[in-house]
Amino acid sequence: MVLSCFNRTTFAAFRTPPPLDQRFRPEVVRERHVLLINPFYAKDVHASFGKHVLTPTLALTSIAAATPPDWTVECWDENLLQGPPPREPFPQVVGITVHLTFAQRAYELAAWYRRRGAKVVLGGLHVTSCPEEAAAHADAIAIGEGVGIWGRILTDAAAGRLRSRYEGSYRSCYRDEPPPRRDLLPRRSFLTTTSLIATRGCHNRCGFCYLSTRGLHMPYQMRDVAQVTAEFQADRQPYGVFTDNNLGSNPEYLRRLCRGLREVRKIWSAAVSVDVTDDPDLVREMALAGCTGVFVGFESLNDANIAAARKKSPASDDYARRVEILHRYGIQVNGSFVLGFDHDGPDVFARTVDWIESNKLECATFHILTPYPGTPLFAEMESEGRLLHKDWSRYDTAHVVFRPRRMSVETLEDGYAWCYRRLFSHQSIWQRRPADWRAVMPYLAMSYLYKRSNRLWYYLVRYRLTQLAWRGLVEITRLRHLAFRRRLDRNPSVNGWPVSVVPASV
Ligand code: B12
Repeated sequence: MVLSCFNRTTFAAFRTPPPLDQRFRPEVVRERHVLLINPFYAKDVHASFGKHVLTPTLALTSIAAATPPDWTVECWDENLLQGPPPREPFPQVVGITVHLTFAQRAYELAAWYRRRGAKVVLGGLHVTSCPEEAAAHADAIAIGEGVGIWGRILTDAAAGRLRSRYEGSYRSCYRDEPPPRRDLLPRRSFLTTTSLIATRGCHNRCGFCYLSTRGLHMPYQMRDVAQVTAEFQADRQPYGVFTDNNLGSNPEYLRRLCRGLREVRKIWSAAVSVDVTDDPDLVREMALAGCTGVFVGFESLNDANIAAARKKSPASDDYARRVEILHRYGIQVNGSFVLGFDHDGPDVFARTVDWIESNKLECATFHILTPYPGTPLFAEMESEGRLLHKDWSRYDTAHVVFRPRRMSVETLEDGYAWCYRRLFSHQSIWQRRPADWRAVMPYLAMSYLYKRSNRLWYYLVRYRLTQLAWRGLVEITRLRHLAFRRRLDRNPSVNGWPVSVVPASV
């Protein structure tokens, strides 16, 4: 009884947004003050709540960096469980980033601030894919890339001539953008505040990915290596996370980046596609540069699904060998799997988790296939009449929003929940432990903190203890990794190289 009450309180904080005080009336509006908000979204109870405080989104800090110097700027992330955004000083302009899963909350916040006299600008991926919908809730919308247009938006707002629509171009030179304002972040609230981004775009255009959204022209661009390493160095944290769509899209660039990152002497993780293992020497370069973990979009173990999504990828029966290459270089693998493709039957769940366990993937994330509006997948599902509804809050990859081809909605939803239950079970965590005995204890500590502590996460997040909880493990990992790099540097051969390092990412 006490436990269930405790569960209700802690879980509710991750499921329901903080209430907005409808009686509040601002006494004065602070001129040239802008508030940037990352709205609340409901967390999936099957997955880890810790995932949401690993590293911050770069949307707010990038926009903040483009704010003209005669404005003051504040950032607020509602997912840090500190309550609704601040109302004092009451801002002249509010900028809100919008993804489809939290569009409803973004609109609620927009209405609240507009009713009290602030000008509200909405931007972000969902605004780009559904501009008409967003425009109904804003004084102005920002479509596409925001950094290049933010200064103009604020100047127009101050002069009282805000237009209803601004369009930024992803063709603008990425290198010219100022570094994100990480100094505005509450540092203790994240495992690391060093979210980095080196490239924009991807060589793939998978039918389900937001990069294939109609009207989103994002050519592949790379930043200077020196720019990236300087940013990594400046944010004094031992661990960085690259939020690039695919850091391995251009292998030659990745090689140059790795050479630059060697000097930084920190550890990092990144999302890459599995073809990064085409060249094991590049994987070695990643390890020497401090890469301890990769997030790999395997998507499916069935090649027919990969082909239907138009993803260029090695054959799935070669995935195991490729995972082995990463493991040899001490790089942990967090595999991402999409469930519910047209060629998936009810056997997909056990098959996927069996494969994860037999190849000892340290972690995995599961996603129910979700057609994001504006993508080819969405157009296809809509034309076939397979969409169940357009309640975007449930387009979070944890709910079934379409009629699957080879199983029922219930089977897909239950199978998804089962995958997480099994992956986070004591037995599965133990089965996937690293071969090197020295790596086992830190692996277990990280696994249990990340995967089996959802009750604890409420307190860690609410009381800003996230960084404190992880910091020791991260620093031990960094030191062990530096020793590993020295050994690796002396031994150019990959064959038979022992995994003797405990990577940091989970
Ligand atoms: C870091 C990250 C996270 C973090 C933090 C997310 C958060 N919002 O707090 C974590 C790990 C928690 C996370 C979780 C999830 N994520 Co996520 N995540 C990312 C990731 C890798 C990087 C985001 C980022 O920093 N981008 C860089 C910034 C600079 O780009 P941007 O946000 O597009 O902002 C630019 C413009 O859009 C515009 N802009 C944005 N906001 C604003 C506001 C104003 C006022 C203006 C003027 C302009 C503007 O200007 C910015 C600069 O050009 C992206 C993939 C990616 N590379 O973008 C996925 C991504 C955003 N995530 C996605 C998803 C689906 C999820 C999950 C639902 C998945 C899951 N089941 O786990 C969850 C739940 C979170 C949610 N949004 O509901 C999708 C979103 C799809 C969509 N159409 O909305 C993406 C695109 C991944 C993908 N390939 O599908 N995620």
